[in-house]
Amino acid sequence: MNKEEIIHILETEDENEIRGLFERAAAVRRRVQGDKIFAYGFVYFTTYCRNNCNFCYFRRSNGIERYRKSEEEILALSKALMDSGVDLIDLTMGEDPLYHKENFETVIRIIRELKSMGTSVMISPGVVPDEVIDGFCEAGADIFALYQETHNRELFKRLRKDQSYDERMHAKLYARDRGMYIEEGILSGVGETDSDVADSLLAMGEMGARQVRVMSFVPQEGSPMENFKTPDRMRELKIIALMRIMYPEALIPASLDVDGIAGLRDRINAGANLITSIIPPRSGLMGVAHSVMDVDEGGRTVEEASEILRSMGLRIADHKEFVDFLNLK
Ligand code: SAM
Ligand code: MD0
Ligand code: SF4
Repeated sequence: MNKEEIIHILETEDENEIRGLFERAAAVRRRVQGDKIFAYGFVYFTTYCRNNCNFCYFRRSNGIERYRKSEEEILALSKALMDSGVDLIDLTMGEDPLYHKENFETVIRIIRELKSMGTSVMISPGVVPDEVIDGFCEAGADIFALYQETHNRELFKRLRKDQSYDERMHAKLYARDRGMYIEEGILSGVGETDSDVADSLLAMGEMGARQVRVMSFVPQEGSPMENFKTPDRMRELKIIALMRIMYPEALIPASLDVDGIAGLRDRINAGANLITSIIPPRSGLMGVAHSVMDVDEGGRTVEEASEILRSMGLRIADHKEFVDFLNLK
């Protein structure tokens, strides 16, 4: 799809056209992977952060309670998630100054340990030095996640205050060049234009991202953007469908972080092939866009998701099926 076609889809309110878009996207997903949907466990192991992103609940200046899980806790929580049937563990962190000081030795050890336990691993560390990325890579991390949020530099400056667009992009491309798959992502509803979204969708392909995501912005109490409105979900769903049609073999999340388990069905129907933000209940672990929604109630579990998928004629893939899919290209 070219830029004009993408913008047209984002603009259209024609119901037939929109229905056709989702049907086409879901058909592409079915053709590529049949009834299989992947599932990622989410382990947000430190919520300390040196950055002050205007959209984020965990920004430095927000006076919230924070936690930092120990190595043992991280491994035990990951094991529980693996046993529950997830295909990958996403180790996510705020840009916690402690780890930067220690040069990420602990995180690298955890990746190695998880790999030896037989799961796939994603690392979402924020911006880190090249040597640390080398360490993640040598430890066997499969996917490196770092979302630009937008590919409009002016908007980036407003969202990720005092951070460098180029350094963030560099870390991601360095990880790719070292042989990791990379995930790129954008936010919907943060002041971006349709033209910005089209630029982002095209950029994702150019940089060779294996996983691509969009999340609707959720306003956070105490943050500078707390009075922003959360965008209409149709925009996120259209972007998911566009990504699926443009990149048939991409990993595209239906994130439980945005609307909880209630948001799963629509995102899968729009062409997502993967459920993210599965979190063990009563573990003290948090989500990002919705830090607690559905977590302790057990809503963000493989069990709950499987039940919904079953009613749609779909199922969660086992780890071997996921690895086969990852190695496709
Ligand atoms: N601290 C690391 C970083 O920022 O790269 C790792 C965490 S990263 C996975 C958190 C991501 O969640 C952000 O990149 C952003 O895309 C998304 N996010 C954060 N706050 C959000 C919000 N209020 N609404 C929607 N998405 C949000
Ligand atoms: C998610 N809350 O998958 C997580 C997070 C980090 N790699 C991903 C934004 O929705
Ligand atoms: Fe920190 Fe990431 Fe939140 Fe930005 S998005 S404040 S880097 S945790």
